[in-house]
Amino acid sequence: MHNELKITDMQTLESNEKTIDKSTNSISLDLPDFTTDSYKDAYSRINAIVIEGEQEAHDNYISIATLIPNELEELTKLARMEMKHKKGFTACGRNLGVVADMEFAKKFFSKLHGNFQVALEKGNLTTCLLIQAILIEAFAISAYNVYIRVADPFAKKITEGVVKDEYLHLNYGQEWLKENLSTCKEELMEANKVNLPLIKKMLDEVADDASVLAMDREELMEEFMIAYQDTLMEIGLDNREIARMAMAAIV
Ligand code: PL3
Ligand code: FE2
Ligand code: FE2
Repeated sequence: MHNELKITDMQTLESNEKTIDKSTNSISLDLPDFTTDSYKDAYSRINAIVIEGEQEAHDNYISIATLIPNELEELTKLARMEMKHKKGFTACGRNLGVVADMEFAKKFFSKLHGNFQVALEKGNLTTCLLIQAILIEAFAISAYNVYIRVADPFAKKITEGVVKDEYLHLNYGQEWLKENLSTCKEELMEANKVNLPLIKKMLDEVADDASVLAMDREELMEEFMIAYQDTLMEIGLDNREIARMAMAAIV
């Protein structure tokens, strides 16, 4: 089923797949049917991943604050935003009549979660920031940017608000790592080698469900790489170092 939208005159629409029906003078945006069982089934896992991801992001910023006490206020602000995001996405699921599969989502994050906890215990702030403020945020940004293009109107509005915040979070990690690059570079590279492949695996794991939501795997990867590489560049790494880091995703 296509959600039809009337167009007038030369109006153009931003959409990845649009087809024009000459007889009715309407455009089909190729949005998925949000009411089918298959959509709801896939959404029950994706929605859970996002809800769990927002909760863990909250917890991670609170944890990071224990390693940089003078940043407590700023990090508490970021953590609060994550709780708002969680509420927003919970409402998205409720709006579609979907029950989120939280058990699935906990498992989905468990490896990355474990690595974060170990880094936290050891006081490895660079690793904690890379995992949460760079990798997870870039993953969220890629997912939300792609989702916005194919979401139901209610979720679209919420996700647009959320993704703006996620750029702030990415920026937070970026600025800290930039200021401390001379002392944290080695740990950054090592942590990336361990954790970027996990992000790649998570993306592969979610790809089938995402495609039911009309989210394309290649597009997700592309969006991730843009956010990830931009950030590494801003941190002050050169082309070769960035290429080396990105390569960890394909080995
Ligand atoms: C950081 O603030 C939050 C981290 C959340 C990580 C989300 C990853 C999402 C992957 C699934 C793609 C589908 C997105 C659809 C949104 C309902
Ligand atoms: Fe968030
Ligand atoms: Fe975030």
